[in-house]
Amino acid sequence: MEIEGANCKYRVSACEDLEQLSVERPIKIDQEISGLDVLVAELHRVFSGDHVNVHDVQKLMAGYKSNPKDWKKYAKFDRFRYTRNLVDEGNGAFNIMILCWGPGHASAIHDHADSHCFMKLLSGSLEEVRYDWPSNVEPEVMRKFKRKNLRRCSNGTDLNITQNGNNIGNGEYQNGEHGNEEYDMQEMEEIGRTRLEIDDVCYINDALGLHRMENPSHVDGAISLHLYCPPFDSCRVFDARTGKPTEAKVTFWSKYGKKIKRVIEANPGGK
Ligand code: CSS
Ligand code: FE2
Repeated sequence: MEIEGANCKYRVSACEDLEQLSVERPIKIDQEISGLDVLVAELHRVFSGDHVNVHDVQKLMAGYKSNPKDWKKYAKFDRFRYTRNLVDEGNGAFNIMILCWGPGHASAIHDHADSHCFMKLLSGSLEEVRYDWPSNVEPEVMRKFKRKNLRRCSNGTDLNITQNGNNIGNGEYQNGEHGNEEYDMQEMEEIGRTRLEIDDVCYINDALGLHRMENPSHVDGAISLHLYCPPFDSCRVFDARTGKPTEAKVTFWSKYGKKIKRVIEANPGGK
C-alpha cells in the first residue's frame, strides 16, 4: 500500500510527509458548494478514491457558506456542555458532525487520536487554544517522526493516569478508568490562540499539537462543523496543570437529527 504525502484517508502517523499536513492560507476556493447536503455528497465523492488530499478537503469545506436552514435540525444544545451531533458517517472513511457550544462552553485539552480534524465555524465565534504535547506523553505520530526528541512514558504507550477527571471532560467525553501510577507533573504550554469567525476553516492533527475550543461569548451559542478522518471514538484529554492524559470515549448527543437515548450503565467503568 503506497501512502503518499498528505493523504488523509489514513491516520496521521501513516503519512510520509508531515510538512504537507498543514493549513494552506488563504484557502483557495475552487468550487462554491450550495448546501450542506452537497458538501457531504462532494466529500463522499472525494473519499471514494484512494488518495484524499488535506487541502482538497479544506477547499470543499471553505466552499460551503454557512446557511442555518441546512444545519438547524442538527443544532441541539445542552445547558451544561457542548454537544456532538452526527451528520454523516462518510461510508466509514470519515465522520462529519455538528458541535453546539452554549455560552462559555469549552472542550477539555485533547488530542485527535491520530486522525485528521477539519473544523468550520457555522455560527457565533469560537476560540482555539493550542498546546504543546507534554514531554512525557508520546503521541503515535511523534513516536514515528520525532523519536529522538521525546521521552517515552515509563510504561510505554500506556497512559499514566492518576487524575480525578471531573473537571476536564466537560464536553461529550466519558472519562476512562484512572490508574494511580506516579506522574511527573508539568503545566501545559500554550503555543497559540486563534479566533474563528463564521465560515473560517481550520485543521489540526496530533503532529501540530493539542488544543481546546471555547465559546468566548457569555450570551450567544456557537455552532461548528467537524470532519474527522479516519473516524475515532476515543481520544485523550489532558489536565492543563499537570499534563496528565486520560483516555476518554467521545459520544454523540444526536445522530442524523435524532436525539440519542442515553443508556445508564449500572457499573460504569466496571469490567
Ligand atoms: N475534538 C472535539 C471537538 S474540538 S476539534 C470533539 O470531537 O469533541
Ligand atoms: Fe479538537
